[in-house]
Amino acid sequence: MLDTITVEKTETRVRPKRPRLWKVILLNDDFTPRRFVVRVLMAVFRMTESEADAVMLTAHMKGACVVAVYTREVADQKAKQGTELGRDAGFPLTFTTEKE
Ligand code: TYC
Repeated sequence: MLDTITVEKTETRVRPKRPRLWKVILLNDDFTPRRFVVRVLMAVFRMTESEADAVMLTAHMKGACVVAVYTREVADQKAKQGTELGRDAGFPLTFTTEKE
């Protein structure tokens, strides 16, 4: 006969935290050319030209537009990338992030 071995198990409840999301916001300015904003949106946020056009126009008319939401790290990285593309070309184009 096989001996019976009793193993005590501690039940661990796994409650993964829902990652909080952060918005990437495009800010309007008076200097960055519209077509440049559209190209940055397409490159960094993988938008189609018509999606990028709509976001650019909203920021242009209202002062700002939410571009997308991501986890904090990705949102910060995308905002930095977009802002840097503007700086490298000599434009004040700015993306910020904000907790959702
Ligand atoms: N306002 C800019 C212009 O008239 C275009 C622009 C749109 C710049 C959106 C930034 O987030 C922006 N050339």
